[in-house]
Amino acid sequence: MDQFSSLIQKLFFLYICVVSVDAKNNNPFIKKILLMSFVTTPGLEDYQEEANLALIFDKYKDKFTTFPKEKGWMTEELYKYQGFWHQSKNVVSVETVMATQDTFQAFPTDIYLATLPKSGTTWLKALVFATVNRNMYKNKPLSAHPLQTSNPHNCLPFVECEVLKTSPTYVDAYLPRLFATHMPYTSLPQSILDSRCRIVYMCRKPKDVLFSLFHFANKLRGKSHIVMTFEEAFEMFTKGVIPNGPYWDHVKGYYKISLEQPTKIMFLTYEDMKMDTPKYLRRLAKFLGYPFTEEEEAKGMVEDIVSLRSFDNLSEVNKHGSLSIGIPNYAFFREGKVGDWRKHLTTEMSEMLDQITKEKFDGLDLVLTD
Ligand code: PAP
Repeated sequence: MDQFSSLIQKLFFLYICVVSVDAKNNNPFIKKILLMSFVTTPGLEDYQEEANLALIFDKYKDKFTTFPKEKGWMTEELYKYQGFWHQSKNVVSVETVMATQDTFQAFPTDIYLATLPKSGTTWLKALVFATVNRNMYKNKPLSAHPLQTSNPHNCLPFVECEVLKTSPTYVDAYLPRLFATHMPYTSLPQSILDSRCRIVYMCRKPKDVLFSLFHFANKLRGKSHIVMTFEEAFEMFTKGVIPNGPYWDHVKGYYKISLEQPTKIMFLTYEDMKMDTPKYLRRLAKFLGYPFTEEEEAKGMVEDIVSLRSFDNLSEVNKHGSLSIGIPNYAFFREGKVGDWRKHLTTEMSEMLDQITKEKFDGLDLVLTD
């Protein structure tokens, strides 16, 4: 598109957005977001989604102002809603969770990938997208595969973002809709709980989640130069104040249901997946209804998916560029290791976290201590 048409398109959407905002009491915050999008975001869909996001912020803005509030990690504040901390004024936020609960319609063929932030979401998205869609790309050159050029977050969206779409994602009888979510089990929309859809939960040991989140938050905060100290992060984590936390409640919620309903929820750990990726990918594919055939096994399909979606390959593809919400792609790929926390946690901190984890998971066959 030439520069002139692009400018006309932007002006048109700015006009539509401002008109819709005026209809919503002329909220100055929304206006600011829309103006930001005018400057930074390309693509027709992005404009529509940003305008819809602004309307959602406006619609829910009075609903959570009285909820318990704490200082945030990546956003200014976290609000406690239904027992869990949520960001606000963000695409994955208390506002979009509420909107999802109010409007989202699940289908029995859907697949949901549930995680706490920094527990392996990006990796799980890549593995599941590559596995479920493998037939679609098998006779095409590798360069045609979306994961060779795009961040897994662009290939497999959060269900919390579905409410930003003007039309819901198409339901295909042969291909499942793939969504991720950071929502705790008890906050999932009723239609997901009621439907026969499948959910995969990936959990990661708390010390690595803490350390990964600390780095991620500071990468994003670095732009405004207000970085947090590790001591501060540790204190917030142990109090349970992390996006979508407390950590232990989030994990426990999905774990318990995976025991009660093993055909609905598969519970995986980042550590197991790291230790033997082919073994757990095979289990995952079977659970999702996409088992690898003998012929595919003979051709080395499992090993191909594992190696193409390895940390090294994904981080190479995502060295440059950023998501439409402005987060650089490389921020989702740091070390990709188990036990990286050892560099930063003191013995006292490590013991304290182990103690809390043991207490919280008492009576469960779930060992997430070191
Ligand atoms: P998100 O919830 O914000 O999307 P998420 O993908 O869950 O983040 O977590 C990022 C972590 O997964 C990073 O861990 P680290 O900070 O300890 O390094 C990132 O490096 C790791 N990660 C990303 N891709 C892979 C991969 N292919 N294999 C293993 N780990 C990965």
